[in-house]
Amino acid sequence: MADAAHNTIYVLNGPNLNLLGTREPETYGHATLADVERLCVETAARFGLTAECRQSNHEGVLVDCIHEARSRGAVGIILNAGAYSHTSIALHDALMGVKIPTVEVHISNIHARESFRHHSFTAKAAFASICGFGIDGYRLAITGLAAKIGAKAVTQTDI
Ligand code: CA2
Repeated sequence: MADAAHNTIYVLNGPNLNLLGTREPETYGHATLADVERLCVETAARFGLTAECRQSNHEGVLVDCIHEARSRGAVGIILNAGAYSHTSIALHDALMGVKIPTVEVHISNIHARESFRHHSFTAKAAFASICGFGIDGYRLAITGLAAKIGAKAVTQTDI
């Protein structure tokens, strides 16, 4: 397997999440995508993991990222597919195809919002889902993923 990265997790954010922190703070808070990605890199590092963070507004690019995660030997995926969560069979199928442990994250509580946000295709391909914790959901998701894949917290003496 070329370019294997067996301590790498992919953190994938979908459409419009590049706008975080610019509008709708009552729903999504004030943090930016850069803040989210920093949080993910720092949380992953606590478990000896490297977070490869990507954001795209394009469904096919996100499918390609999921395939890339497999070809690079990634050990987990954290996915906030944004509105594609509610529409995308292609993303569902990509996740099912790569068989990489995946946690779905939503910043907002999708179940307390419009009914069209209540169903997620991508969640059916994830082993766990987290929503409603704001961007802290990413930290919780990585912590849960680490437990699932047996990545132990790195102690100061390991660094
Ligand atoms: O709560 C989430 O994380 C969502 O995945 C966010 C998506 C939404 O379509 C999902 O139903 C739930 C939308 C992300 C849009 O983010 C914006 C942030 C600031 C300003 C405008 C959009």
